[in-house]
Amino acid sequence: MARSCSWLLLLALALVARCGRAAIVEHTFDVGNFSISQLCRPATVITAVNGQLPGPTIHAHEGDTVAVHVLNNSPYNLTIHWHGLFQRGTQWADGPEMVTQCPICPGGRYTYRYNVTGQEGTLWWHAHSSMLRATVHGAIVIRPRNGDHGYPFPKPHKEEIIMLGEWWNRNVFDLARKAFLAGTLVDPADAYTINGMPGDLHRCSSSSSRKPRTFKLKVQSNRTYLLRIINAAVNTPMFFKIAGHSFTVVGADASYTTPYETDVVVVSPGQTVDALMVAGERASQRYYMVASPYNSAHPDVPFREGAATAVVEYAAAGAPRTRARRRPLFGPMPPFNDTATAHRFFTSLTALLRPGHPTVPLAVDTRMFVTVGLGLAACRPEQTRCMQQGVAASMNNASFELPTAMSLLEAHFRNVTAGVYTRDFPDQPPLEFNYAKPPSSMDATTAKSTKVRTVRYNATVEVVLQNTGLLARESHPMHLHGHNFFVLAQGFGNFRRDAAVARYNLVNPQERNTLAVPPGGWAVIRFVANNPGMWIMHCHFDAHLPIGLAMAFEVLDGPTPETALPPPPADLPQC
Ligand SMILES: *[C@@H]1O[C@H](CO)[C@@H](O)[C@H](O)[C@H]1NC(C)=O
Ligand SMILES: *[C@@H]1O[C@H](CO)[C@@H](O)[C@H](O)[C@H]1NC(C)=O
Ligand SMILES: *[C@@H]1O[C@H](CO)[C@@H](O)[C@H](O)[C@H]1NC(C)=O
Ligand SMILES: *[C@@H]1O[C@H](CO)[C@@H](O)[C@H](O)[C@H]1NC(C)=O
Ligand SMILES: *[C@@H]1O[C@H](CO)[C@@H](O)[C@H](O)[C@H]1NC(C)=O
Ligand SMILES: *[C@@H]1O[C@H](CO)[C@@H](O)[C@H](O)[C@H]1NC(C)=O
Ligand SMILES: *[C@@H]1O[C@H](CO)[C@@H](O)[C@H](O)[C@H]1NC(C)=O
Ligand SMILES: *[C@@H]1O[C@H](CO)[C@@H](O)[C@H](O)[C@H]1NC(C)=O
Ligand SMILES: [Cu+2]
Repeated sequence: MARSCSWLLLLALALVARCGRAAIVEHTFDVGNFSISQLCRPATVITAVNGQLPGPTIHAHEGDTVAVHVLNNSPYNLTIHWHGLFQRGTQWADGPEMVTQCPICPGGRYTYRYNVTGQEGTLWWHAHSSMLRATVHGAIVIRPRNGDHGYPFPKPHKEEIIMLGEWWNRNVFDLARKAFLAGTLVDPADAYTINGMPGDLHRCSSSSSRKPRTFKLKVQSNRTYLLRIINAAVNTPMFFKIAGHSFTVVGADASYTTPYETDVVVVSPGQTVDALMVAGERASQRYYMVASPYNSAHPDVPFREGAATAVVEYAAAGAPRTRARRRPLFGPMPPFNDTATAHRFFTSLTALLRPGHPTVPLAVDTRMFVTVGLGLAACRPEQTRCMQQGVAASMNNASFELPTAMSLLEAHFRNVTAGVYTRDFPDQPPLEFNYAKPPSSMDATTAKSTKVRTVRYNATVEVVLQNTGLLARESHPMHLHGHNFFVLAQGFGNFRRDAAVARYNLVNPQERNTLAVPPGGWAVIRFVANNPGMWIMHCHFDAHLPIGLAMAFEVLDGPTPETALPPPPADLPQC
């Protein structure tokens, strides 16, 4: 009887899977104070969702509708961004504060509603206000419409989310505020984490016999695990390895990739990597999973050394338990400044070509050459502890400032741009110079503004992102909202079109939403502006976004109702 019941249940599940009926995925995110003891210290009060770090995972199938009720019981203004989701038709739900909406005020609530259409893989959600995303974040897992059998790779035995993070022993809102007032960068983190836990290689105070919390992944020999690796760290790209194991990368930023074999995965903040790991034939053994920082900055900016660890533990298979308690094996990690390893990983990924999924368009409508980097800007009166100039960042020498009275999207929708934004984001930097190695006499000053680039619906836009070395050169993870882009080429030094064009991958370029521009180098991206609305493109280091490393694309309406920006939902928060 039980047997036939479960058989019937399986049949029912299979039918649901085959019909691919879209479901409604509903969550309540109660955002508020959460007291957590980390690194064996007395409890720190953080802002978190449902008292969890990381926050809850959103599991959806492609085609599902998602509704998330956000209750802001925190003392801070807050919005949530659904990182990498296109939001076609639900542009108002994208989430960046003052770009697509005003914040949800303390005590307020708002329901984000959107469809998960045309993408599969791993994405994530995070706060897009102040530095709150340090602790307000979680995974989004999008499975194929017809279930795990729809993967373009053998179905793994098990899936595991691996969320990399950065931890401060202090209130991150206050930290960001302090940096703003002084015109400086935010202090380095106190530790890195894997699934919210720093791992047992951290030392506790001598008076404590406890060890910091450690994430454990239990595996069985001969089984394949799909690791959904997300870099939710605030300012740090990470190297990721598991001693004695290698990976087959099958996806990045919720786009399938050609299978790529590697023993190290590199993820910059904002990026995700889906990797298969085969557990070998070794019972009773333990291995360290390690996430260590990649700091590309030159000259050096202060950063947190050390690594987060987790433990991969093989099922004992009848072996005595004592053997399983041996110290886990630790594999060597790349040094913090190993740009060669990072570059090899970032340039080795290509898209998996699939019928019905078009690759990069060959005809370009709009070409832009955009410098990205750090500089200095005059202190503003509110920056009461800033001396004359503070650290700033810019794109084409425009240091981006968020509007205060109305969101960019609302101003666009109502056609009242005065005092909110201007449409003069330039297609070239105002000055040509040796970007990668500027002369030391070069003026690093930049000015604040809110400039957008207006593009017509469906235009194919190509952007060369050129890193500058004015104050420091560094690999900036550039994230575009509302679209994926194709990565055509990447290199070091100054971009030279003739040499670069010969290297463009126009066959199967990787498709991403976040790209780590090589330090002192350049990258070429191309995207189709098929999503009317306001979409920021910005550095995904929280240290660089509020100081201006951003711009926005204003994508105009298409010719039909389906290709036009809909009106805002009636309950959208007001300023
Ligand atoms: C939440 O934490 C903040 C900062 O620590 C504190 O100012 C506030 O009073 C707390 N609120 C509640 C409701 O506990
Ligand atoms: C979202 O999906 C639902 C159900 O398929 C559909 O009715 C709705 O029109 C979709 N919304 C948008 C904005 O595409
Ligand atoms: C693993 O697979 C190998 C080869 O198929 C087999 O010989 C071995 O017995 C398997 N080990 C376990 C623990 O299942
Ligand atoms: C990395 O840093 C070390 C010092 O910490 C230095 O000796 C080495 O040359 C650096 N490597 C690169 C590639 O910059
Ligand atoms: C937007 O406003 C300007 C003047 O403020 C006007 O010239 C233009 O036609 C308006 N555009 C639309 C689409 O209404
Ligand atoms: C950037 O703009 C500032 C003025 O806002 C100017 O002083 C500076 O020379 C410009 N720098 C470059 C590299 O264009
Ligand atoms: C947008 O471009 C695509 C691909 O070139 C084309 O099929 C489609 O008709 C265009 N849509 C509009 C409204 O221009
Ligand atoms: C919070 O948002 C409200 C409404 O937009 C705004 O008036 C207020 O200044 C914001 N508070 C802070 C601390 O940014
Ligand atoms: Cu940056």
